[in-house]
Amino acid sequence: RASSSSEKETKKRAKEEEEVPPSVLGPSHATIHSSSVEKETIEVVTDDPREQLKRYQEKYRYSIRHPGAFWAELAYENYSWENRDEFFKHNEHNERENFDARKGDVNVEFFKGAKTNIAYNCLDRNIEKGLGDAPAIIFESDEGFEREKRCETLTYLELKEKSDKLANHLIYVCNVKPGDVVVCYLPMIPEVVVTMMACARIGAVHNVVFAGYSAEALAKRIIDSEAKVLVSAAMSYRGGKAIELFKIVAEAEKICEIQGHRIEERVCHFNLPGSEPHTDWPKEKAEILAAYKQRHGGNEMSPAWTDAPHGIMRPYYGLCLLESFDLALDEQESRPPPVTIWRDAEDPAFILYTSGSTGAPKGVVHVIGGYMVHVGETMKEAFNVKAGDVTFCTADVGWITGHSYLVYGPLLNGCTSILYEGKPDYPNASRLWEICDKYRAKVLYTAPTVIRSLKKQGDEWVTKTKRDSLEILGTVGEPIGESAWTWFHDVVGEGKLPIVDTWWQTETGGHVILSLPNVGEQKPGRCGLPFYGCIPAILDPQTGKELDGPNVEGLLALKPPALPGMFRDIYKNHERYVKSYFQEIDGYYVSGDGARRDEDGQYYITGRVDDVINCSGHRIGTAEVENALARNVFVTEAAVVGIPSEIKGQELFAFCSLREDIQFLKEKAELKSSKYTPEQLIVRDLMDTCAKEIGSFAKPTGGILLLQPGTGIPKTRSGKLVRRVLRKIAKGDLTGDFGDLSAVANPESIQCIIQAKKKAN
Ligand code: 6R9
Repeated sequence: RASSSSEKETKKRAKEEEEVPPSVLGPSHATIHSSSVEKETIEVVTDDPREQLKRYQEKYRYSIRHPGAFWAELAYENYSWENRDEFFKHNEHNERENFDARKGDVNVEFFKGAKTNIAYNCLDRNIEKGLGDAPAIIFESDEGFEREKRCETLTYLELKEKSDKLANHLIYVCNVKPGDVVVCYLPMIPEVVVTMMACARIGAVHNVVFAGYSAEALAKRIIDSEAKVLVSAAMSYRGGKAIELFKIVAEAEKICEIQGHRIEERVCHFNLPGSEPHTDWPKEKAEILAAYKQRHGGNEMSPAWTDAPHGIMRPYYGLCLLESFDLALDEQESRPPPVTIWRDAEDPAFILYTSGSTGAPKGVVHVIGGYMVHVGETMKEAFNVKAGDVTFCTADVGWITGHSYLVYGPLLNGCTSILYEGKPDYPNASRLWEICDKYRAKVLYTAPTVIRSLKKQGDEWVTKTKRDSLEILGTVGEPIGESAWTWFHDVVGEGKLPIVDTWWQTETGGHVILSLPNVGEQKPGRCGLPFYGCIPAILDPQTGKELDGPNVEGLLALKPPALPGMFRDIYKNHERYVKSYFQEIDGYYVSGDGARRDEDGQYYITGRVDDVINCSGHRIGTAEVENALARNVFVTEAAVVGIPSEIKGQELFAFCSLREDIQFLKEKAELKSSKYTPEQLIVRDLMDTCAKEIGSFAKPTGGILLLQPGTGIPKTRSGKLVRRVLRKIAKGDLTGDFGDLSAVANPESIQCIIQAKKKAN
């Protein structure tokens, strides 16, 4: 923590003299830094939290004084670079000229000039160490479906082979060049990892779109990222339900085309139900239909699959794609594996879209080198992993947590990552714990919303499982709060396991504030201490001034130097990058979250302070939902706020002003004939609109309040929604005590809304 007093400065400097380079500080980065598994060093770590805290503090001090040397040492020791020795050669002792941790506040650069490949680091490096036959991915499919048999393991070698084949296909058939964007609309199946690795191998930039997004949302992301190649899957399975992804893809393609954007090449992974993997499926349509019928007890193939947009789909697992792809794949069989493309550390690795407080979703750009080192090292430190450990991250790969701690983090460390396709409580609330037992998971990394929903179902679902392989319980995505924390700790961990809470964001790429295992005192609900190299600050929301010392609360910001995994840009919108994050308060990255720092320097995250809503760990921009609602025919204007929810953390609540014109009245009259009231039908239609424009998770399940034409929604004179008032009304606080309303341009609207809410109650 920074302090302005000169006395502290002197003390700091005195400390600095005592500092030692991180290599002697271990234990964390000592695990995989040799080129052979035999030589791997595993240090014995003391369990005394005070000892650990001291160790942490020493290492932390060093890291923020010498971020260049700190990160370069780790990069050199633990990762492969094409020009490793030339680039890092002077770095063994101290900071180096050509190693800038930071170029100004905004333009972060790490390891520029060093060449690497993250797929090589995830796969080849581990294979060279003798981990070729170790499982990289264990896939556990959804249950209760015809397809439940599909539980498979991909070893490091198999993952490399499969991704090499796809990489060749991307190069030779899809004409993908280094730097090109490939959109991946894929559910939680092994092919998603295969695809990410294939892209990384050839220097392509993946843009994974969560498979719960609608066609509209997918199209937006395809167009914004200028992608010409799309990789998808036929189906998605969750909680015993099958979703026909290929139909959504076809619709998205249509939307793209209407908007003048053409997808030139597509690859579809064929994860259709009801068949064992076959390599011998015929290629002619009639034969396929006959073969399907024969293998499915006389049942015809679903018309949805026979009428698929790009020709008939053939049921087949694994890397099994459209007919044209299979033909192309045969051709690829004879090709040697693709050449690894060494890229600059500062070249883009991937884009991931996330919601902000205003406007369209932002394409967060991460670069290869810094992201790799940050994620690899935080994985190791947060979860104490070494090669061969089994880790289970329950996040969807379509979110940053899935990217960093389901795919890249575990693979960079030679771990086995469990990829679970289904829902945490399906077929019952023991599912997650059973998976941990089945595969002997050492680490379980999940979200408070999952913890809360499983807690609600009762302890016996947990206690009847063993959970004896677990050593660390991790959490991410929202503030966990004391009661969920205590249950996770006492019931799931039986009071024995450290809870590692991790605060970070899509933008930061990897962990920022966290409770490293056994470091410092475990306190319910605390998030923890800053990761090495990172300096958090608490700012006064009114003045923007930094609040020093313990027991302060305010806006959570980060000071330079940055962590290497921090994003470098918003895709095609540098201005927005600067404006949204760095300009609000000069000299800081402003996170959008609120936080408190206690007397031990531990941070507690209080939640978003901007117009982003965190619903079941999904980050939803209110503006996005408002825009979607305002496009509905019944509505002229909409406002969306978050209300507290026991399980989901927050839920969306929408205020919608209805239209007055003839069109509306006519529709209303038509609706009258049905058994529902027009209001009920409109609400349903509005829910559908959100699902269609964004995805089901963006429905205002907290409620939709319809406002009669002319009511208006309270706004400031500059046209900003007065969310503070709306939040109170949405929560049911109708006392009328809303504080200072002098800035509201149309205060009369507030009373009307209160009346409407009373009526609706
Ligand atoms: C990793 C991820 C980021 C937002 C973030 C904050 C919330 C994440 C948290 C947490 C409290 C934690 N958040 N981790 N709040 N405690 N441990 O979730 O990224 O989807 O971009 O969301 O999630 O509000 O600003 P992302």
